[in-house]
Amino acid sequence: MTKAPLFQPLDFDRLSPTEQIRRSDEFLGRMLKRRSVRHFSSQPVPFELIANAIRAAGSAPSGANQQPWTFVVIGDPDLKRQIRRAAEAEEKESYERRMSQEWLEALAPLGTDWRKPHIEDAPYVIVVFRQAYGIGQDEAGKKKRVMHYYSEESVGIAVGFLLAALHIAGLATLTHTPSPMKFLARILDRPANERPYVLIPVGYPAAEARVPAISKKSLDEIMLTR
Ligand code: IYR
Repeated sequence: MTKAPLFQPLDFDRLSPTEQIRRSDEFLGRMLKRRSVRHFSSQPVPFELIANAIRAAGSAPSGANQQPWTFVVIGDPDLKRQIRRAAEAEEKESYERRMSQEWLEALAPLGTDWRKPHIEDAPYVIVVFRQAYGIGQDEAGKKKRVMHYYSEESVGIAVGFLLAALHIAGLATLTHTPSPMKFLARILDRPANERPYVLIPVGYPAAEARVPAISKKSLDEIMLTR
């Protein structure tokens, strides 16, 4: 049975042109200061900032509004230690055997290696899971698979919102994708429909944090107008 759509008035703030450009410039200025951080302080972070950022991520558009995501927030030192160990084991294998010379060369400017101390140093690690399908019920109340549409794109957009929200809240993040990531589903005891998508250490940068001297492409290089 298909549901009839139910509509309500749009709550939209129509801004003056000055206010539009002011906000646009302000947001751009802040976003341009975001960097991926690999050296974290263990200083605690108010949990409300994490919760708000996940609320913002959860507001992202998604295929058929299915919201195919789960955000696991890990503050427990023992769990962080387990995740670090498992991530480092996979990463050591990747850096030493699995990654091609071309890949290693592409990464060289970032100065990364298999060691992932930030997973334990950061006060929180957020692991984002993509729900490849949903779990619903048939008429008899039996569990059945619910098809999810565009879950890759949807989770990617939500993670973009999450990274922006954490940054705007004055926190540093790293988008980390240890590969393969299956160990995350096991350690965090997630159901079979959930696939690890990304692991994000969150916190304040260490006082001595340094970042690679790299730059972003200019507008000319990324935008075409027709
Ligand atoms: N997952 C590894 C390697 C790595 C891969 C890419 I592509 C990066 O942009 C950065 C790192 C790691 O996290 O070290």
